[in-house]
Amino acid sequence: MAEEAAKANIGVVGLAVMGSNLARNLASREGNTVAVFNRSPEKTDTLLEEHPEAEFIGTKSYEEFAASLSTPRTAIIMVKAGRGTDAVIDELVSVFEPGDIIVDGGNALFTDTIRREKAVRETGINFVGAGISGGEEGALKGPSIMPGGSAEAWETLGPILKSIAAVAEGEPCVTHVGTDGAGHFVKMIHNGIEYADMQLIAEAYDLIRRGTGKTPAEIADIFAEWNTGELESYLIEITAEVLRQVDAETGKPLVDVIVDQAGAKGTGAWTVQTALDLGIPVSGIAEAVFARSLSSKPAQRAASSDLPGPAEAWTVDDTDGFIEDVRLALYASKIIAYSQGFDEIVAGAEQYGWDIQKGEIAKIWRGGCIIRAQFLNRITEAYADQPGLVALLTAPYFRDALTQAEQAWRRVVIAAVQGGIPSPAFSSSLAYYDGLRADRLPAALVQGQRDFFGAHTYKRIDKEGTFHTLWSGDRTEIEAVDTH
Ligand code: NBP
Repeated sequence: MAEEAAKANIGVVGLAVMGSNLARNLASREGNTVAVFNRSPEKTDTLLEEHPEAEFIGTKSYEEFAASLSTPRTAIIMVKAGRGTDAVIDELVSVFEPGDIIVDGGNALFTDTIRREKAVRETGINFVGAGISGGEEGALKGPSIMPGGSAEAWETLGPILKSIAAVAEGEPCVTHVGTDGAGHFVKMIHNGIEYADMQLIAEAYDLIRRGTGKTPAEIADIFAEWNTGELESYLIEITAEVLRQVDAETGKPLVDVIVDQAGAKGTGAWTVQTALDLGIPVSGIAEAVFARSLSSKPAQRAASSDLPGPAEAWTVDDTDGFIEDVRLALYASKIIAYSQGFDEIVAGAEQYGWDIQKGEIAKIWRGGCIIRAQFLNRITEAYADQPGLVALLTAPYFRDALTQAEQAWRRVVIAAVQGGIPSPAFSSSLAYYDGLRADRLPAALVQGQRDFFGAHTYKRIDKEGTFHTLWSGDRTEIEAVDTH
């Protein structure tokens, strides 16, 4: 009798940069045999040729792919998000059986994941949307993974994902985030925070460079120094490296040769669009998304370049003092970005019925992902101390940090405004902070305006009920339309 061929315990569909690296990561772990499939067979051949050391089973059709997997079959899809994902899911559903698990590891919009999970569940097959962060290096060496889907699927999938995830302080950077689209939702927020973090760092660089005249290489040293303190993070670390890079062709700092128009793949915009729907003010993230959009409008920028600004070139008197102020302003604004991002997680969890453990999310972002940072431990601690914490920035540790930074933060924003240096993320974060701590907001006037033109009614500070003013005539008469 012919011996049955060994089967794979996990499969990957989609072998572009992310999928092939994830497949190699899986194959490098003890006990894994990985079935691989790509729509264009050349990519499968290339992967097998280039990595003969890996335990791969190359397959050329979805039928062959399904037949090469042991049951329950588990396959991770790593294809271009959108129609490609739907096409692959349809193919896998047609060759898989109830109890099998389909994981979408692409950057899907969480509402698509909710829709797909519902549709696939009806076939008896499990569908898991898993956010994967860390780019190509993370996929290969250990990403941060944010899976949603059912608890049943997590039982099988959990050990596999734990084996390939990044490890931070001895713990794998993966947790079952919640059901259906919860994983992709949290990955979306991760990316939104990433946008804010990057924009804040860029503003800090711009202010230091234009305010002190330091060179990119000198500013690289400043970032490297900051990376030894409370700002320690992957993004600060790579910023130092980017600023230090010299263009081989011109001998100039590379940052001066790169066109100053930032691209985007859409997850930052999704974070803001979703926040608008949920009514959550994620102003720091929104300004970061808009700053990229503004940078990428060359016609408007060229047409506006002769508009007036400050008459004299702006420089600071106390270089070291200003740099320290910028560091503090960066830290304070970063706290605001995270606080806003976690507010959106709370609101999303409530809206979609997910039981998301916020401290666990901060934990799995400590390694593998782009926003990995020392200070995520402080977030975990804050939620451990106060599970019902109403706003992250009010936790004692962050309250202290903001108290320490507050004056410096204002000095930096004032300097930026006086110097004509755009700092939308710094200044909007400060405005958010001042908005939250304000005793009274001009929202009272807005309510009056709304009642004037649209009879939208208002509430009073001194009694219960809903009121409308008869604004015509002598405007003194108040009609109570008390709903109580
Ligand atoms: P791409 O996003 O560039 O997608 C290319 C892959 O999708 C190829 O394998 C391609 O097959 C396959 N594909 C397409 Br396009 N349409 C298909 C269809 N209708 N049926 C089957 N396969 C189809 O790859 P990537 O950059 O490796 O990213 C993969 C996923 O991971 C994406 O969702 C991405 O957003 C996400 N992600 C990427 C990063 C990153 O740093 N790049 C980070 C985190 C997450 P083909 O070879 O036959 O054309």
